[in-house]
Amino acid sequence: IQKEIKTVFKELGLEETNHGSFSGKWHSEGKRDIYTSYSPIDGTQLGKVELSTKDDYEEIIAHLQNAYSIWSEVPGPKRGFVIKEIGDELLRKKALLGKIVSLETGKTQVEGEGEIQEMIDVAYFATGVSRQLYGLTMTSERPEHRLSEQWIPMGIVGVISAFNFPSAVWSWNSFIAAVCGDVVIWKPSTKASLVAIGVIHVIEKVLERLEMPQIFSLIVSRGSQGGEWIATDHRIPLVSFTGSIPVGRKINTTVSARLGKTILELGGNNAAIISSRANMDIALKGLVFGSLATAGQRCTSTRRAIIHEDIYDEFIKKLKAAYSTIKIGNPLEKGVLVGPLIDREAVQTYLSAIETAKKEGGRLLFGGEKITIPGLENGFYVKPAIVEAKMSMPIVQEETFGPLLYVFKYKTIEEAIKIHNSVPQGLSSAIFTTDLSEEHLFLSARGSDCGIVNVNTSTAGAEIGGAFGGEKETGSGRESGSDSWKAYMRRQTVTVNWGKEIPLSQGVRFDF
Ligand code: UN1
Repeated sequence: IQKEIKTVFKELGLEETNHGSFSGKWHSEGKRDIYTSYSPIDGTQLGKVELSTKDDYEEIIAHLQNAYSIWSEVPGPKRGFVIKEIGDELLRKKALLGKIVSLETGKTQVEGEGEIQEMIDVAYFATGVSRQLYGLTMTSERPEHRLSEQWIPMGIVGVISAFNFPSAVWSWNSFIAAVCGDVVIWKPSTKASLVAIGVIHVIEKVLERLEMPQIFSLIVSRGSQGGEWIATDHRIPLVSFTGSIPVGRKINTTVSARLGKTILELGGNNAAIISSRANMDIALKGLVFGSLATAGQRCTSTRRAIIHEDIYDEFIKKLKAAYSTIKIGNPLEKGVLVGPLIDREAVQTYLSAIETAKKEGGRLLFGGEKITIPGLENGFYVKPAIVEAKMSMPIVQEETFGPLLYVFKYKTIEEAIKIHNSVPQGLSSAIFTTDLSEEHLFLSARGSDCGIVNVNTSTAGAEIGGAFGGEKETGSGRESGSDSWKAYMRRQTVTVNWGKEIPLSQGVRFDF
């Protein structure tokens, strides 16, 4: 791993100690606190990062204000071209950047590269969007009047991202915001700081070559500090946050108190309904991918399976068999599908959730313990767990960020939907069925209460072309595809009177 990281650093122009502040240039060495990044794969030290100070932050905001005044005047399609060029460069650097993702977050090689692919996809999508920042025209109620709307860039957007999709989710926000004419301050998860630094290094050079301002700035800070600077800063009209519900609630309170805008992508507690009329093969594959990919550390991971009683025993048997064939270990090794959890704390949280589940009456059907992989003794590996649960168990209401799947039995589809919707979160959902009425019931107002709904495919693995986000305590707002771009611009309603009179709306007369 030491060798791997050295090669990657060299190719990307990174150093052993990296600056965690980028304001158009990397900051020079100073008396800053240091964060040391370790790989969850085997505990190897990957590199050090100088954390940002409040002075660095102020310099970054001043830089971004200046960058915004230039960038917001670059024509939209030209901004789109710049983002396309960034996408092209990310494509060239996909293997290298994907490797950092794997080393620092423990994702498998394909998922590490998938992370960069997701950025590339968003870049190309954003390029298309750059020519489609459409406003509507309306028929005016007044003669010789023109009524329409237009979209204006907003300014500096704050993006606070999580370790599990350390750069893809940033790009959902940032590439879209950029084609809208905004500039971005990024506060990544400290646990994935090297990924962020690597990504910004690659993008910096593209912007430099194109003689464009550095529109993406970075601060790396420990704990909540950097997030607080952003949340309280009235110079940042929009803050997009991905992370836990408690932290999201705090950010929301702070930003709303200054009447700023937020996009919140908080916890998920996603469920899949497996009907007795499902194609069992597809259901099994969808469920196993959903619950185990990224070691259950996706916001979209399947955390609950609601299975029809007629097929319950047989399906559980198949599920256990599938779980026992999945290879857990070094995510860089071929054939391994489940890597480590992000850190020691994550393992603790996982194990104690299983203990709580058992105390609350859950029955452990599979796994649920810490495991040691020979040669990777300092890594954070666990055996995925399946727990037979009841909806009355309080732990089931919570998102545990790991490969912990609760299974439930149901009789009628109405009961399944009730179980499905009975948690506070509302991100992603799935039904596996070949029965049209079940499918359409799930897609109706009486069905899934989530922001994302899937039929015969997994709760996880959304494409970037759709709008991503949730309901209830998952937060609000949408990112990435469809018309999510609208959140990154301000809408302006335009009335033009081209006549020689000034008639008033609603028939009001004001003669004098
Ligand atoms: C997240 O976990 O925050 O839909 C995002 C998926 C990925 C994105 C997950 N494309 O599983």
